[in-house]
Amino acid sequence: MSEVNTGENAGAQTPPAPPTPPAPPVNRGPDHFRRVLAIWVVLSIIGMVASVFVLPFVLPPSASDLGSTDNFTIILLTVLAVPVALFVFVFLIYSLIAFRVRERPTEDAVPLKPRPMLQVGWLGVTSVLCLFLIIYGLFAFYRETVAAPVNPLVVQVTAQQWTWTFYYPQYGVSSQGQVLELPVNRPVQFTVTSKDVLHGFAVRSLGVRVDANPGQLTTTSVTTPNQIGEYPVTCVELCGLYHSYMWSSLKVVSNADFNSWITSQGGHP
Ligand SMILES: [Cu+2]
Repeated sequence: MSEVNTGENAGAQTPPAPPTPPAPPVNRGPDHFRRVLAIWVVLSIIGMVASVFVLPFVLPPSASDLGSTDNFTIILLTVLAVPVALFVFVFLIYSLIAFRVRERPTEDAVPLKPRPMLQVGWLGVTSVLCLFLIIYGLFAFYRETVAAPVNPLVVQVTAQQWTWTFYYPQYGVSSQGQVLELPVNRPVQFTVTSKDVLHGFAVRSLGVRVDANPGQLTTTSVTTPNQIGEYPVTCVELCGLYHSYMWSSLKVVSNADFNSWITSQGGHP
């Protein structure tokens, strides 16, 4: 309750300080930063939720472990990219509208002040995102290389203008009719080459896409089909006049169906 007053002025009567006059009201205008931040947060949430729910309907169906990883990666990267892209666009568009100067300015603008925390924050967030992508990629790389299933079914793929040939060295047969037939739940690996020009072997549903180079064998990652069905095989490298007709189909079938197909092609299962 009582104030302790020590020192040489102890006991002396000090005049009370005059009351400070109230500060005049400052017209700050709208709080642009909070407003643009709120717009950004709301749009980001809408965009991220929309990506998660809409993309699965847009992406091609996956029929293997690698295909599922492909689709998941696309959804994940889109969800991560939405707030980053919106951060730029929302701030830019808001600034263009809110700080628009209709007439030619006669004075210099207020000089920009350095904001170290803003720069540190921006660098920090982008560094964390990049680090996450590197680690995510390394894990995927590990799964596709070191931890890949051993002893897969091998299919030699030969491209030529404008068709595909599929040879199964373990059975000594080529697919007649240029259809790629694969048994479900059995790991498969493609060795890809070309007879003439550059082609691109792509089975999107299996998560496989690699260049077919003349005079060179390229081996793909091992992938395991996990959905019975029919999927497109396409050429994804402009390879001449009929490039756009250079497509075939992949049939993922049961093990028994695959064995009888091998027999029908002249091989021994
Ligand atoms: Cu081609």
